[in-house]
Amino acid sequence: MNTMTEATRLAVVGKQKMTPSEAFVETLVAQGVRDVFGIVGSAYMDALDLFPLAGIRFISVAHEQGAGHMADGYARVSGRHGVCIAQNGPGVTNFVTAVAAAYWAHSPVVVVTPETGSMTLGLGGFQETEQLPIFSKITKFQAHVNNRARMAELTSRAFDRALLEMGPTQLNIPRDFFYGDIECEIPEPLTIERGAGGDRSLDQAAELLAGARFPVILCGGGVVMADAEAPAIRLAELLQAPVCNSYLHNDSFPARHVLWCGPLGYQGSKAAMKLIAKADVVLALGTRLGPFGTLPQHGLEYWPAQAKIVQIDADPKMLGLVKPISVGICGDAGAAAEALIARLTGRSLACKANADERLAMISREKAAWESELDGWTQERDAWSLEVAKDSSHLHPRQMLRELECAMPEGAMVSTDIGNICSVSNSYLRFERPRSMFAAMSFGNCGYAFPTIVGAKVAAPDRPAIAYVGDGAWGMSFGELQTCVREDIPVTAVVFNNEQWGAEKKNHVDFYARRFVGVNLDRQPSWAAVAKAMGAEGQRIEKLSDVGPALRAAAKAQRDGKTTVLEMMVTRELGDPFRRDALALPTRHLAKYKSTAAKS
Ligand SMILES: Cc1ncc(C[n+]2csc(CCOP(=O)(O)OP(=O)(O)O)c2C)c(N)n1
Ligand SMILES: [Mg+2]
Repeated sequence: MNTMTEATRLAVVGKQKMTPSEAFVETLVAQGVRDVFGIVGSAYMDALDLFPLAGIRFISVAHEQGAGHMADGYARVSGRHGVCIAQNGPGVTNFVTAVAAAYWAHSPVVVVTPETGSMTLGLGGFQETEQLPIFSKITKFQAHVNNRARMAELTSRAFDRALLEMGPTQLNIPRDFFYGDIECEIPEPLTIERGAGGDRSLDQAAELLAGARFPVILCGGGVVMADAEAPAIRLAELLQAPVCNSYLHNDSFPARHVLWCGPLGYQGSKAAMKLIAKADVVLALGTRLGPFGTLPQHGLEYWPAQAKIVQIDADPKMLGLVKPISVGICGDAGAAAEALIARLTGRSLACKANADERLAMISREKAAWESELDGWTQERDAWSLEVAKDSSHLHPRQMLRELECAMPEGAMVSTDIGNICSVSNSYLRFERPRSMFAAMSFGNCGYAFPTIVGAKVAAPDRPAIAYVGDGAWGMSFGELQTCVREDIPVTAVVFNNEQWGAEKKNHVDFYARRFVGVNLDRQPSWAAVAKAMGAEGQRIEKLSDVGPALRAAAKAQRDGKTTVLEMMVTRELGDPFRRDALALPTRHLAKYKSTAAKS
């Protein structure tokens, strides 16, 4: 437990003598760091020794990948830095997948990577590898402490840049540089305010929006990161514009709002897709318009190719990168929305003429989608009907609907990358930002569970729930040890369909059911494993048990207990994830002819 008061957490002021370890830790204090995730290692032990007195909690995890994801979840829910640290060499290389995931989630994670000692570098000693090239493509900035006297300066810069550039940064420290005497000052954190964007482009955007007869707003992660929900709502109301969430940012606009239509993209909302298809102007607010997020879905080619696109993003490199745009605004989503509201208020707006009609259309399309979801209790493709026929297990969709209905208020939900997790996109709605933590574009199995553990550390009063396929659970359940050991109570909902379902779907659709490596036979009972590890475990086989079990598990979090709900589901499979990227097999060699697609 952290018993430090704010006053004792102030970093030392003024230039003075200290060790580099002290400079490092004091810079963490100056940057407001309260929690660091990692596995202990001799490389940084001299600094670690100071953490308790500095008021920094060291959260000891099961695997460094878990620490990286926890730092990511922590950053995504708090908007502050997530920090992780590991032993040089193998501890550090274990971070790689998590850092790549944080990169695509735009999370300000600071990855501290002590490296082999400077006097043996290049000699192939113990736990040595070049640690900068490994992270060069998955970080926004890399600081290498090339002199112990620069410890505070470079540590501080790594933290500043993570927020400034909205992504992970690396702080690489030769392990001998923690020792010695230096004279330095601890830098103050640098706070750089983002503006609304250029006046001329904001004027052009306002002009387009004022003339739009059917404007649609697409709210992305930038709205969440900029805490811009309120101006996004006001702008939408001013325009009476339907609002869609960008893919996997279902928390970027409140679901209770009449203008909310739901998410685009894989397993998104048909209502959102049908409404955006009608747009003559799309305001892409805080979204990079990632290529995966607007792929056709439910047989709908919904992206309005003829519409004018106004794109607002804090990263200028994202403007016009994926989709052609009419106006690009480099700015903060909230400040830009405010600037547009100021320009549009009191103006005559073409969209007012048909506002009632548009509102009626939104409500009609939403009702139609809800009733379609209500009736869509199971998948209807031949494979799914076959495997569900004699099964007493739960239909995934029905189970996901039950979970949605039982979702506790204020819940944070992380989702993994399997088939059932992806289908859950249809059923995840949020009333507040910083609530949905999907494995974003990096799409790695094993993301959801450690990420929710980190989120819970940052927001201990909110219910924390991870949706995880059984395959991904096999990769990540080790972090149950962290939950139990470190008293971080969360809920894991594990979908036991005894398969790597998302990939199996490709075998079904493209490879004539020639299954290779997709069945997860002879798994342990995950509920029993949870119990053996000191958590609660429950096997759920009846639909009527789903809601009560989720509610009870959320309540158990308040008593400090982690629960694994093992959902026994059929082997049904929703739409494939990458229909766009697969092709039926062509074979030229006689030996493989039998696997060629029949024409
Ligand atoms: C680290 C990693 N390895 C492999 C993959 C490829 N992959 C994508 S989805 C998937 C299957 C997920 O299975 P499971 O977690 O059981 O969920 P299900 O699809 O069965 O719902 C795999 C193996 C990946 N995305 N990430
Ligand atoms: Mg599975």
